[in-house]
Amino acid sequence: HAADAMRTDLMTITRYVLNEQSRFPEARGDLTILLNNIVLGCKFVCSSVSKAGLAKLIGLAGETNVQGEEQKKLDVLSNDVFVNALVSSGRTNVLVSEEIEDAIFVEKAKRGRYCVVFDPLDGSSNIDCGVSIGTIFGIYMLKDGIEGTVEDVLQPGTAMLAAGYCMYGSSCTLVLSTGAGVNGFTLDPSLGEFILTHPDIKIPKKGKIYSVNEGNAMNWDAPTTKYVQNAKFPKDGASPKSLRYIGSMVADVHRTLLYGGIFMYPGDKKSPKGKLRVLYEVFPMSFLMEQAGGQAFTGKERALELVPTHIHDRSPIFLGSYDDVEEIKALYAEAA
Ligand code: P6P
Repeated sequence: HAADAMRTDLMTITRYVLNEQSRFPEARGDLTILLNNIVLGCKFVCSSVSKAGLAKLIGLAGETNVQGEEQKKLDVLSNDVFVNALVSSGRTNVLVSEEIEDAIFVEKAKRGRYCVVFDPLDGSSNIDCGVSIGTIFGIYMLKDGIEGTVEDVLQPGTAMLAAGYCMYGSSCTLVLSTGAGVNGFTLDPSLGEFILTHPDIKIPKKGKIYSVNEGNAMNWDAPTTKYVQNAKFPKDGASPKSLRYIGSMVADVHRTLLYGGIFMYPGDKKSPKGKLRVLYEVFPMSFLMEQAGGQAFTGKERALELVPTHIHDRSPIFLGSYDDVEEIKALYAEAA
């Protein structure tokens, strides 16, 4: 009966967010409008990415079209669509995009209360081989009526009020948390609507998968090296873990969220801060993991408690099943 209800009583993402909004009597619907504009951006990117393969034939994004005009690369195009969708929502104040060196300060006439940090097309280097890629975003709220500054987005992840990602793969899946658990929505192209398909996602307490780029093993520190060694040659007679590494954060995190296990991008001798960016990769994914019952660790502290000093700061990250992250935390505690 429940399955039938899900089929006929369509829980669209818009309806879900409106329901969420009703939890806050003082809400004015601003977050609903903001999220609707983010959803619009995701629908556009989903449509463009699915055509990317054809781009080479008909000269869409990233190629020169029949008129020989240089088309914008898909990640630049996606960035422009998100910036326009966010600014035109009239609900944003400061924007930080992976694609843009400096923060964007929305003009007074269109200013709202929210700061959005986002990577419009993370993993875009994987487009040409058809690997899933995604959009990642996080949302902070400012006090009413103030003019945002960079300091307003250099906040710890604990100050985020919502976060999510949209994965462009075999289907287009948007995973969102507004602070009361995690829900997954799948785009029904025939309706042009994201429909609730993964209600109240909880990550398994422990998993059998570890996800890391083993190509960096030469530069790893002792705790990471030991953790991976234990995963491959377990001392307690348990069976070894499986290694799954797609090299596209949204895809690796989505699998970790649904199947359990740990995703790691450690710091190492070459890059002590690792590779992934704090504001629009580490924080949103850590927020989702905690909301789904998992956890996220930087090698030194709870990832969400990090305070960034620059909008494109990087941080090492270990996130996923609660027990698996506990193991790596113990190894770092030993080494401290
Ligand atoms: P590496 C993609 O370029 C990305 O930013 C993330 O999506 C992904 O997790 C990571 O880099 C992969 O990095 O060094 O393993 O290729």
